[in-house]
Amino acid sequence: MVHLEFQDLLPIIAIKLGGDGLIFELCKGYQMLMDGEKGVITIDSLKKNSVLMGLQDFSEEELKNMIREGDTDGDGALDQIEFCILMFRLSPDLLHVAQQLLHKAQQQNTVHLK
Ligand SMILES: [Ca+2]
Repeated sequence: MVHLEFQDLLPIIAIKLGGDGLIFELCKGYQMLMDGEKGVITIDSLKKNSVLMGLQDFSEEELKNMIREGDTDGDGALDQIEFCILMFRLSPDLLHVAQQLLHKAQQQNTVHLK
């Protein structure tokens, strides 16, 4: 199990930003970590950009484990969906907050599906 400081921040970010803002932040996090040419997160792009996410203390092995854990289609990289799912899996609190936000948004009828 990988422990990240980032995941501890996500529930707080989620409460502050609401559902749409949370997804936006997740996408921003993804874009910060991804390989600009390949459009996916690889072990190299993760290593290069990890300092931006406060992950600089993680060893290469831990970063590899993070990718392995999130890589559901086995291509050795994280695409955007894999990354978001991994973030939710790493942070049960986040999932809880997201469900609450979604519920609230549905009640207010403010969910915009694209
Ligand atoms: Ca993958």
